[in-house]
Amino acid sequence: MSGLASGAALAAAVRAGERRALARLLTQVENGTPTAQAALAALYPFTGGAWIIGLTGPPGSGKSSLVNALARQLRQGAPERPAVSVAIVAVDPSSPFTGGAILGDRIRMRDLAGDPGVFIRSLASRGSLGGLARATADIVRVLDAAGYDVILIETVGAGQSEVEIARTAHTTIVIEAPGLGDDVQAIKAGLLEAADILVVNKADQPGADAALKALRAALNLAHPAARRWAAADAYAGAQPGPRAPAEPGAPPTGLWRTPLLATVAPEGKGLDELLAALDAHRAYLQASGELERRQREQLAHELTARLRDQLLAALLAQVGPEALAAALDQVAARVCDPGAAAWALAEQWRAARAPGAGGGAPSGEQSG
Ligand SMILES: Nc1nc2c(ncn2[C@@H]2O[C@H](COP(=O)(O)OP(=O)(O)OP(=O)(O)O)[C@@H](O)[C@H]2O)c(=O)[nH]1
Ligand SMILES: [Mg+2]
Repeated sequence: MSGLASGAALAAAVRAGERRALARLLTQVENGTPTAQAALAALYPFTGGAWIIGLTGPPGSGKSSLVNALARQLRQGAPERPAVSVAIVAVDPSSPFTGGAILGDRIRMRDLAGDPGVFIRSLASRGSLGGLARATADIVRVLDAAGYDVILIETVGAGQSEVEIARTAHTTIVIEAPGLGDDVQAIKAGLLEAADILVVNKADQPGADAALKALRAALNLAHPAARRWAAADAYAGAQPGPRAPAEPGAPPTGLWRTPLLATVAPEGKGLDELLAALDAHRAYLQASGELERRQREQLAHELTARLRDQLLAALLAQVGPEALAAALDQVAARVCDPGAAAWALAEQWRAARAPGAGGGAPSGEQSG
């Protein structure tokens, strides 16, 4: 079967709820095959229904434990929250044979395996972080089109990855834990900015209060949105914490104050508060128009990144491997420095494309 035909067939099977087809397609997506491309194109119109939640934080902070606890609660539902189906994607950008994602999976298998409303997939590092982020985005799309209501993405917080995950998720939970070493290191500004909800897990461990206090201070000082919120709260005499969902038809509130929560994941402590914060954030995203804005920004970022890759590949092909190899010889022999060599190659390419050079640029005068 051609990639196109098998892609369409896989997409149809995924839409029909066939788990094995879903697993097979996700492997194709990871490998970036033509079948995956065809299936993604067929599935794209069916995406947009899932709520995508990213969980990130340092190794061992309890991401997998929290993901499990959340998945269980979401499956169960509550009077004010109907039970939903859940897909879990564990991403580990740090190593190809990840301890974390795999261990987390094993814990999950014990707990959640056998529940047809749960689907678990782990994704290890392959190539660049950008490549991983794009593979994650595609995998999330497939799960979205497959009809999962909530998609939980777990990723080890390794600097840039939080930002990339925040670009994939609607709601990003940043998880910290006491006793992971350098507390100041943990309170990186980038981490706070990526957080829609901030959690100190392992609140049963020594140092939890200090971590909460430090994070509270960092949030109040470093988060400009929180500062504006704090001012608004003081004016309205409101309590700190997630704001109640806006009334239907109310003007967009525009600002979200990142709540800081404490949890003990294995005991389910703080889980109700976390779920309430998640609900509040979702309501905020919808009521404020932020959901649409975020999605557009995410798509713009992805479209540009993909276009950059395609254009770069096309341009490099035009420069040609021979010219590149010749330039490399010169650089290696120290005849020419890398900057000058790259400039010369670009100049050659430009000259070849100039009008009259027969290099493919449109030629001739416009009549009129
Ligand atoms: N005391 C205590 N232990 C916890 C808590 N949450 C998780 N743990 C334990 O901490 C260890 C790491 O938990 P994980 O959930 O695997 O952490 P993780 O962040 O997913 O780890 P990586 O995926 O390896 O980065 C496990 O042994 C958990 O049982 C907690 O709230 N309190
Ligand atoms: Mg884990």
